[in-house]
Amino acid sequence: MTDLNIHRQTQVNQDDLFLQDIFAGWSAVGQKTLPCKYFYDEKGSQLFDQICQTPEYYHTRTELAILARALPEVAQYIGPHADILEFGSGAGIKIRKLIDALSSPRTYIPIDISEEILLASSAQLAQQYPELAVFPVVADYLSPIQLPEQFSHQSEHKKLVFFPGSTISNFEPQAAIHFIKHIRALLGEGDALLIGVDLVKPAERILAAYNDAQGVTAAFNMNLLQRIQNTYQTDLDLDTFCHRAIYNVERSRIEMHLISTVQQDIQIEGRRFAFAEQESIHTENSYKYSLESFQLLARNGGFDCTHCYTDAQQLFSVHYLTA
Ligand code: AVJ
Repeated sequence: MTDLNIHRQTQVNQDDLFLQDIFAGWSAVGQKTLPCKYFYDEKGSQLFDQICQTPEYYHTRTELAILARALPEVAQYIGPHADILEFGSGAGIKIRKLIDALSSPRTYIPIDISEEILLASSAQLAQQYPELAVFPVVADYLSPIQLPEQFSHQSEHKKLVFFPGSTISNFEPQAAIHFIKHIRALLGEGDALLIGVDLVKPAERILAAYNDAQGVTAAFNMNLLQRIQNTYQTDLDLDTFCHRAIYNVERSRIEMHLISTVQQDIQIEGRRFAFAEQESIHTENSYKYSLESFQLLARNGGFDCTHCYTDAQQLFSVHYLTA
């Protein structure tokens, strides 16, 4: 097997961080919360891949169709020997399409929080593309990251940041600008960001995608509680919670919640948390943009909106933004 040069930047134990975030999110006055990044343990990542295949979840298959059209053009814009950086690399289907479309890309730096999946997919990719230098970085990309030197400003090679899947939807709009600025700061003039963004559309269509008939999204949401049960000393009973996804029209966002169906106290590692009947834990926001509102955000983040690709129904969009 190929030897990989791995960069690890999560020095702190994930279980300790999760516990801290549970305590903080459940002791707050008012709305209880859990950060959505904890969805993606091994089981959660599997469930997410399953969500992508449900008939209601239009995002993935639409983005792949858009990419099939966009990538030959992207290859022309960015040119040969590009260095690629990807945030939240996941299963690796989209990156293969990108690598296949580009003319001899030089480096691939995937950044992901789940170490096992990242390393397995990086090793596979390195084997499949012997010419490509693969430098996986295990990190929470929400905190500052030290990048391998291949992605430094001095490089003569063009840099392309790949951020597909509309993961940007999880950021609050202000934080999204902040993150785009952070990406911009990694790039030099002429480098680019290729980013997938889910679009606003009638509520029924969006709601169906987060309330799929097979209940995969419900299982994905409930897996957060399963993860708590698997990891800590607790009397948490999963049967006392259910999944709810609502569309907040005013803020153009899907909200996922876990609802306590009964009034109860839950103990976790010696701490007690009170839940009223029907009280919710807010587990995720997924913001929907119009083409215009996203382009405004991109410009505020310091990019030129060079190209924008969408499908005939305008369900999803892919933006090629130039630094
Ligand atoms: C990975 C944030 C794009 O919001 O559609 C899917 C996550 N949550 N179903 C999304 C998700 C529930 C997904 N993103």
